[in-house]
Amino acid sequence: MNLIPAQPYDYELPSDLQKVALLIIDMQRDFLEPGGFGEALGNDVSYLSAIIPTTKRLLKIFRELQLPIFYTIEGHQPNLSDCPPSKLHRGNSTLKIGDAGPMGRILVLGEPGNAIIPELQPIANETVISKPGKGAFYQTQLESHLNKQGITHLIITGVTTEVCVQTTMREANDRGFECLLVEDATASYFPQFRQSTLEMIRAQGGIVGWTATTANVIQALDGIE
Ligand code: C5J
Repeated sequence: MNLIPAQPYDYELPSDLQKVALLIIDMQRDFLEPGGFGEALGNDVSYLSAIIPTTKRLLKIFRELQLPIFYTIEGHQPNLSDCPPSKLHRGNSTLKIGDAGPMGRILVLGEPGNAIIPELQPIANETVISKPGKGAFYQTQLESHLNKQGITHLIITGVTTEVCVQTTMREANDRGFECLLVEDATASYFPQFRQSTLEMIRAQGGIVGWTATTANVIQALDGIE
């Protein structure tokens, strides 16, 4: 049995590791770099880059083992037809979704600022899912991709912990996926929200799933013959 030391208890990997996917959520310039959506909402974006090295280490082992890798991007069509007015008008920032910012139009698909950061660029055979909402299952093909590939286990990373990451993990948990959130490969503009989310997820016997460190995930995968 292959186990990842995790909280609230060890996470069991399936014997067929092709059923385990790495899911990297919204590691986009819009959230991590100054001038994007995250900063437009009034956030200090410097908190998020701390997880680039850990996410890179996870990518490396998944690539070495040739395991499935998925990325998500939060973004909208250029005509904003997939952006509900409630999202468009929420908040009182001067730069709104669709407005021109220093990295192109804010949170619009295809704009430079909407891209995944250079350090984590996807390569061939890795799947990028663009999503209009916070959850990666809402109005996307993610579930059908996962089901078609027989994926049952998700190792989840990305930003922000309490918004897109938590929403996606809850959606995945309700759909029957065994989810593990990597503690030091997820970040928030609010460190206390990241900590609370980790605790919420693993409370009540892992009501939403498990959490574990990058080191423990890598060590477990590395040790499998
Ligand atoms: C937010 C996200 N925070 N990726 N999006 O609006 O968490």
